[in-house]
Amino acid sequence: MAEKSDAWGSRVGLILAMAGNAVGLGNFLRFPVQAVQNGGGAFIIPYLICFLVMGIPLLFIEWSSGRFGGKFGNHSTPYILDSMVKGRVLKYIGVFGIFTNLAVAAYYCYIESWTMSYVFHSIGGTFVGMSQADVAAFFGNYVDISHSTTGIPYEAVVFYVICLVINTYILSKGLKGIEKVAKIGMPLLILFGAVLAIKGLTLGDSGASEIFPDANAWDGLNFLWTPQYSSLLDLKVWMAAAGQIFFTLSVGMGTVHCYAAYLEEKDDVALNAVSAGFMNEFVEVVLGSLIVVPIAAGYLGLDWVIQNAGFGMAFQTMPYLFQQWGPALAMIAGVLWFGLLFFAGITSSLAMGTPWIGFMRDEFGWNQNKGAWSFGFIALILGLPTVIFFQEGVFDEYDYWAGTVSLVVFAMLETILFSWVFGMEKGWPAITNGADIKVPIIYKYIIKFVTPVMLIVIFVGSLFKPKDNDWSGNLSNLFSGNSWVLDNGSIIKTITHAGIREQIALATDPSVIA
Ligand code: MET
Repeated sequence: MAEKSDAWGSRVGLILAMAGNAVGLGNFLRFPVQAVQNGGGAFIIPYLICFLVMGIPLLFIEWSSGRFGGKFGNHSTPYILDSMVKGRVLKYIGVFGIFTNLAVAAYYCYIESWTMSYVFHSIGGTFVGMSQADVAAFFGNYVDISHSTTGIPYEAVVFYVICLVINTYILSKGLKGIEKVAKIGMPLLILFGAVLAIKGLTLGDSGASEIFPDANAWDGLNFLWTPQYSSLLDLKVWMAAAGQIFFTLSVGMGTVHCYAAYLEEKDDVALNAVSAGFMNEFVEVVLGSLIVVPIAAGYLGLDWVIQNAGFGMAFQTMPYLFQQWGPALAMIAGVLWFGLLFFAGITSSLAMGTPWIGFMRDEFGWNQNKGAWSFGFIALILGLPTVIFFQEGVFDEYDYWAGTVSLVVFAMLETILFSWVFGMEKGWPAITNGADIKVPIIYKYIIKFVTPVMLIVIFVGSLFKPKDNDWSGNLSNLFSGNSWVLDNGSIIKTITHAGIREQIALATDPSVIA
């Protein structure tokens, strides 16, 4: 246990840093894909309900736990949980909040490094005159690290290392560094996003071509934003919505606790948590919906978007679509788009460094500099396999275990601990003391009953995810006396050798990556 060694400079800085932690690549790359793959407007209602009954409660839990632990001079989840309930096992649960971050930072910074590289390629005019297939192939060459797309050998590795060094350097400056990046990065991100969103909104059917005569940007928006109630009983959509809420709010990771640990005891957590959470939702639901999907639908049609929705659209399709605006505007759009992704990424990856640095301080008394550079080094070692063996599916494994499974496990355990072991008698004041808003009392009961039950259901659901994610089919199978067939993506099947083999086979199938 160490003394409080750092502090947030201002409330605006804290909220922007927390919002920056949440607003990330997930808002622009993951949300639109999840929404399209889960029926567009059919996704939005489960998503918003998950935000209200799981996202907001988890933000309250994590902000208040962080402030509570910080009171005793703790800066990392093992120590924060230990200050709430004594017991060795809690320290081990808190360790999730350290290792998840190291592993996520390792692969997350790799995507962040692509965005840096693509800013330079946009400025340098690399994509000028390229066909859609050329732009897609460019990405394939880029991640195949033996190729060079600029003449720099091992370019992807070089950008990755530069990206980690930038993160580490900023982290070595402490909270002041993080706050400064958030104060610059968040407004720029919103500005860049707004410009691209206006373009997406005003595109209409002007991008329609002979090949895609029906293309219309509005189809993309209508598809995402017209609520559909038919899927409210589809568990697959609920699981996807819940997964997106975890990812986008950065809950279940430990980053929120660690940022909040630097608050003073009298500081508000309730309004801050809600403000940062809503800022993230604005960026996700509004800006995240208004760029990739409408622009792609405007040129290639909604059917194309539905069939091709995937993580690759941002890097494999957008630079080609920007070219339709002429070289000068294409360059500007490329800089805005990849610049926006870079700011979104770095404000999140910086947060992933703080749990490790805090833990080294709590456990060994390490200073900020030593903590930061050791974080950068570990992320590099963990990240190199994702860079070198990207096409062999290592990246996807990291995303699955660190970026998906462990968030759910940690969120479930911390919620049970907070509501039932620490107890709501202490938990409710931990949230409401010093609050600048009146937190609706209903949240006391949501946090105690609804959130833990939902998290347990989601955890058990991901253990036993059915084949092809077909919940209704498998449930009726089960009731008619047949067996439950597990999907390769279920946790249980994935931990078996066969599951991993099949996953890698899937990940190495070029049609899946494209
Ligand atoms: N919340 C950030 C994002 O949306 C970081 C998530 S890391 C699991 O990208």
